[in-house]
Amino acid sequence: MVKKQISIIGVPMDLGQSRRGVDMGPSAIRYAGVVERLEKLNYEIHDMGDIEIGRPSKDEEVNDGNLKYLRAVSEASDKLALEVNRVIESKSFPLIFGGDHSIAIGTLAGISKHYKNLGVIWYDAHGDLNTSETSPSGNIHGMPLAVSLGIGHPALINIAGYSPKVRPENIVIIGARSLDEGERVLIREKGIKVYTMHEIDRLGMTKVMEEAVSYLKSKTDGVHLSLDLDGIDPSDAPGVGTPVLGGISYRESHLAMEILEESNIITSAEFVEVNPILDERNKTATVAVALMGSLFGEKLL
Ligand code: HAR
Ligand code: MN
Ligand code: MN
Ligand code: MN
Repeated sequence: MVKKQISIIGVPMDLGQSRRGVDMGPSAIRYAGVVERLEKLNYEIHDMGDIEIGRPSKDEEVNDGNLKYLRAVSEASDKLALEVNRVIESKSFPLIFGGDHSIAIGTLAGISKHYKNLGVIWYDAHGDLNTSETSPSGNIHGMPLAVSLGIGHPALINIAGYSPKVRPENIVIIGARSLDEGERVLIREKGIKVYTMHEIDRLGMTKVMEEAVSYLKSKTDGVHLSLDLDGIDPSDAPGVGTPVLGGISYRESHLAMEILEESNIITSAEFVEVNPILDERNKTATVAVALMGSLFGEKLL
């Protein structure tokens, strides 16, 4: 039997937000032993190394209204989209390490054209549905899901030459507990499915994930998992730039990954916002790698 292939792409991007250090996320995840962990599960791992990110000076920060480092983020997204596209063409599973969540713009641009109806699971404390008009910060990592819906600056929505990358009815947000007013409006307007912490508390993770899987399974031909480590509670994942109390536990997240593995719907994944400078002994990267273990089929017995 041919071994299943996974191709790792690191994206040392920190320009989509304001806390330095998240550019070291890909190294931290590698040091936490991801390659060995996935090789044990009998995958053939190709580490493609890191995408090169420009280093603009601080005076380049504001490029266009309320969009910090627009030019650098857009250039990096282009490069990432090309690389992700190559990985899919080679029939390998794209596994992307961030970097801040702005990298999802490039990831989805590289993935989406390979599917008629791409689904997206957005595991995050935040909605990442801001535009330059609604963003309280101007940080592009608060915008990638809106951009992928075709809402936002042309230099971001047109990466890889097409838009939108995903339809609102194919998105499920899980773990939300910090949404800005403009994001709430967009969620209602577009009818995006959101499991906030309230539903996770109320229904339990098993029911939430089973519902999410059945919601996506029939109508999509591929599902991308975009996992922001700040979706997980800061007590389990402290090394993130924008921690929010009251998050998903490590155990619930582990369970969520197992349910996704059993469902067999995930066709690409990214793990973002690991910031080793803010972390405790690489705990957050270690959590990320453990979750990848579950996502790719690790079993206790
Ligand atoms: N919603 C806020 C903003 O737009 C905070 C976003 C923080 N985002 C992330 N990604 N860490 O989920 O600025
Ligand atoms: Mn995010
Ligand atoms: Mn987040
Ligand atoms: Mn388990």
